[in-house]
Amino acid sequence: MAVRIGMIGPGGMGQAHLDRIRTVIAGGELVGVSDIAADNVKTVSEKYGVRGFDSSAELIGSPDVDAVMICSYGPAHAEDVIACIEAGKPVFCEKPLTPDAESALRIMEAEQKAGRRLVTVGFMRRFDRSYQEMKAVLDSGEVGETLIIHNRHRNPTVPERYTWDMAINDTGIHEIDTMRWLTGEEIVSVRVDKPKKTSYRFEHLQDPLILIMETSSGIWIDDEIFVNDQHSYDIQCEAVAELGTIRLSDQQVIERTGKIGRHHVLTMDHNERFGAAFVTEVQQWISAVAAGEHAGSTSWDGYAAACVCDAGVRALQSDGWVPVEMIDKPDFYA
Ligand code: ISE
Repeated sequence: MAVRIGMIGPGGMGQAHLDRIRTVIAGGELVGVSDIAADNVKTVSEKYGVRGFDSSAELIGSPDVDAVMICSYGPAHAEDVIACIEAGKPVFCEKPLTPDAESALRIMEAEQKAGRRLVTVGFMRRFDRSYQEMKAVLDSGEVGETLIIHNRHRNPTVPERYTWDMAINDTGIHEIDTMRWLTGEEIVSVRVDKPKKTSYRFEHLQDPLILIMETSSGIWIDDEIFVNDQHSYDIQCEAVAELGTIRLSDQQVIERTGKIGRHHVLTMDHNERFGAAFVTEVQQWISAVAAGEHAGSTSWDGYAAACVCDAGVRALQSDGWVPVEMIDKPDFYA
């Protein structure tokens, strides 16, 4: 029997998941949606031919819903995730689990009280083949110790409602999680460098910026976050190790040759660039729910990333290094 899924906050990201669940992902079936925007509930429930719930609480409590996907705005996640835990329902929560560490801590407490891992955080890059190959080489020891990792995270544009802290807790959080996973280390301190700002978008943003992170063994990681580059969704990563470097190759799907020469065609958004990773991630989650198991990133990963984000947001407003404050990892997440 298919896992009956209720989705909270089916915006662009949520509907991309729903389209994949309907077409290429097996074992899941959408049964209902809820949203703080009533008109979106109407539009999406009609589009997918499913029930529109009046509230997230009603969706979570429904006996027709086996598992919940939360794709709403980050600050709205915590209460719904905790309600899912209290209802004993597995929940896939899009990143960020929460934009701040304090609410992620409350989620971990609720989950430990429930006594089983119910929360999966949507950190999709862990499922991307090129990052996985990079990790396999680093883990093999073939290139020695990792010393530095350079990242670039570029978006064509962001909307005006994108606030300056989102550069860290909505965009940079991808590298924060991926770097924890890639190195197997926690990030202990962060700094934000602020270069000249682009004139091509909103004055209220520090764009681009460079997030610098240091891991527990001293690996130095930089992340250029540039969310209005005007031309592409361009994700780059290069690890510099003692005996060699490894970098993601250009993520082109095709290469074009014409009057301007030969060039790679770059992706324009995360669904295009990480489409395959999203499929693998959600497929694993649905298969795990059907088997009564847990898959993917845990609340601990969501919490650890939120701790780094908290320090990063503080670093945005200061000039020096900011230490990352984090509790010890509970045995429950070992
Ligand atoms: C967005 O929420 C994402 O997850 C994208 O991957 C990222 O590139 C973008 O900056 C975020 O706002």
